[in-house]
Amino acid sequence: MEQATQEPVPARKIRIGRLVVGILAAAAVVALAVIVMTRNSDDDSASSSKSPRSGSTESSTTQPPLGSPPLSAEGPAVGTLQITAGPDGSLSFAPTALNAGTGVYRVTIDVATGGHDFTFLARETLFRRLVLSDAGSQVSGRVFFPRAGDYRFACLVPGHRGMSGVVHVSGPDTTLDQALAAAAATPTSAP
Ligand SMILES: [Cu+2]
Repeated sequence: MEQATQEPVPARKIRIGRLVVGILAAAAVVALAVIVMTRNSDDDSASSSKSPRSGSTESSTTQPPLGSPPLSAEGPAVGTLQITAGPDGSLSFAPTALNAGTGVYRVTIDVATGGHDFTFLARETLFRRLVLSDAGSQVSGRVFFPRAGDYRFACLVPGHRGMSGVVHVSGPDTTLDQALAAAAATPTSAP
């Protein structure tokens, strides 16, 4: 029996060959279908349901490339935004509203009460979240405002909802390179 199954090769080889071709074709069809389906579902989730990314990035040619690293704390800035975190033990920042122009600013946080953090909600600000752990300390970072508008900042510690504020930004659109050049040319930019 075993020898008999191994002997008559040609016809069987052809059949196996056809079978292999058929399987490959079927696999290709399935793969295509999967690709098409996943593309569609990506489109759906990106456009309809939650679109913080596409929403915040749609409008501009001054947008830094996605994936730009956050700005380091050290470096030039055209001005400083001074904010106090948790004054008198409150779950708040003071002031809750500030004004600035477009460009790169230093943000200096006086930590009145620890256990907070500070970040700008818009990714395009290239702001690196600050951890505000020690009361009495001062922590700083730099923020990029590419165009006029309201830029919200907040503490994202659970339970601290509402600990937030806004920077009202005015001025012409700027790229990061332009903003850094302007900041470097600003005499008072030393930390
Ligand atoms: Cu907080």
